[in-house]
Amino acid sequence: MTLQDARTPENGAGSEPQIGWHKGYVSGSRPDLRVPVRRVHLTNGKHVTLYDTSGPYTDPNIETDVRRGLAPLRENWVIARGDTEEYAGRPMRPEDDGLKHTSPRGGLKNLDAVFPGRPRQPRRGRNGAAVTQLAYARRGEITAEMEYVALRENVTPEFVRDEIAAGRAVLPSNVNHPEIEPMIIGKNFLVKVNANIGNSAVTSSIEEEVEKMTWATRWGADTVMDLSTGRNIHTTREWVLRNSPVPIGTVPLYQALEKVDGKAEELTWEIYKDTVIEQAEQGVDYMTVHAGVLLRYVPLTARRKTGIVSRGGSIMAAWCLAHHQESFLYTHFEELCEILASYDVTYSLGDGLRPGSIADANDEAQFAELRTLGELNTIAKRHGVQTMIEGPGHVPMHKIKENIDLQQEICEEAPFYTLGPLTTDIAPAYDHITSGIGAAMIAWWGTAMLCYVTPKEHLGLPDRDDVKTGVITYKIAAHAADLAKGHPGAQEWDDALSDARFEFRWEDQFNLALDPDTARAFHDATLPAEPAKTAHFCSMCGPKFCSMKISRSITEQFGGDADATPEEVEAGMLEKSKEFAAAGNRVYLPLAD
Ligand code: IRN
Ligand code: FE2
Repeated sequence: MTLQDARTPENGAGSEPQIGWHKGYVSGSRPDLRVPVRRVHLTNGKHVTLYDTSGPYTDPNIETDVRRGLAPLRENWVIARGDTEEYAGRPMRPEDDGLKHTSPRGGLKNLDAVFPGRPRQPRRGRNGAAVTQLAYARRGEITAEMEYVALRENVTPEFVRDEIAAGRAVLPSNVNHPEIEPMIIGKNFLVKVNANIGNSAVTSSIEEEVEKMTWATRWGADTVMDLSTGRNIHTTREWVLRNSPVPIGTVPLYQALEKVDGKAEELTWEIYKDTVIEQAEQGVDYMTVHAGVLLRYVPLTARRKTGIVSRGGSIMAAWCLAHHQESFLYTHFEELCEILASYDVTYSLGDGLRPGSIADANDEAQFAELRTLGELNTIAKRHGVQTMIEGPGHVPMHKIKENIDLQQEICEEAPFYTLGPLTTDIAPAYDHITSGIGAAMIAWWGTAMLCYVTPKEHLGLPDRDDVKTGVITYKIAAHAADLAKGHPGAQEWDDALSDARFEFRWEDQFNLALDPDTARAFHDATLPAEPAKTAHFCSMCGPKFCSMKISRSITEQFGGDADATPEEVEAGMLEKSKEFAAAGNRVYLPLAD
């Protein structure tokens, strides 16, 4: 797969419009404020408008080129606020790319891999000012970003501002990531989905990571986390950031660990801080910080069935034990807040002690850490840093609600961002499902963003198909929760699809589907002929044995009279039964053509 291929229609991220829908825009109060939507055209002349995360790649009128990056949509907004300044920035060093221990000749094999797009200087708040959406919201200001998400979510800009000011929602938008289409994460908005991508020392290239990002957003990922380790870590992130229409998250600790050759005990606050600044200058929108793993909590995990399963959590636990000191993330937390505030990087306070098995769910280690995250949330807010809180993990269904209730109470309703949770441990290879169940439940009760789990969880690195399966699974969980929460407008999509199904408008059914390609392919596998797409039956029941068709004829027979008596319905059924018998009682009839 080459970078060029990353935009071809075959992978869905291409610039060709998808059949049956086109990219539309909703205009705001200024000409440069245009919110993308997906307009599905129905064969009955109506259309349905859906939230769209796919970026300019699906707009045939916009020419995209991964070598140039996306247009810096927000740049003028950031500059116009007048509170940031450009500066020289931190020069990139070989070790930033994980190349510290390779011979000079073994460095970047392909120099072309260095991002060739427009040169740029990093920006930050002038004199260390907090240039965060939280700071603006508290001052009563409505930013262009807030107006943008208000249009996206169909609410007023004032509501967006108030939710951010209260700390109930975050709008991750680093001043150095002007390419994003702003989005909001909070329990009073649509439930969001994050997709993780990232190379490792052994597999995958820059091209593949960029392609996974566009692929994930094509299917509906609201944010993407780049969890790359190993080689080309800085350069991979640069390509991903410059081409991403959604906020990008990272775990800076992973790259810091690369810089000390994987030896956790050699980590220092200085190396960590340097890495955070490096990533903030590149434009990372939110960062997972495992600052709640305290020295005294580590022994609480000793008798667990699966100990510490968080990568970041185990790195920090190892550091604390090696030095027998409190975590540098905790002791330098205020300084970190000041850095994040000056770029508007959002905190995602990591759950380093999340349970990694059903047996360990809701234990003392997990909740002790959560209480510390509550403390840190208060400190972050004091510095004007937008903050969300990460959550588990592996939790059986009956223990899920306690998680969200406690988090909301302890963290003053800061957005909860959970990994699943997986509701059972018994199904490796199907953990998108074990976790999709928990994700739907916890989102219904108020979790604002769900971190997807792919079928490869616990087994290997997800490929393209796994990314798609993970995103689709989590879009189902998120939408199911939006419905249950009664989110305004959420049910319109379901109603449109049900109408299409009941009226046998097959093309509309496919085009409205979360995954039109698979829906169409499944249908065509048994009924490929063109007439079958308008036929009033599907292959499951056959032409004469379709419950939808029968009930439709009943509706027609009684002139659409919803007040048909049970006797009349019975008579209609009997009529159908006779028709069915007359046709030879065959459930499956050969296709006419
Ligand atoms: C989300 C909620 N809890 C954990 N996550 C995600 O897991 C987090 O956002 C990041 O993508 C990944 C971090 O894993 P470790 O380092 O905690 O294992
Ligand atoms: Fe797990």
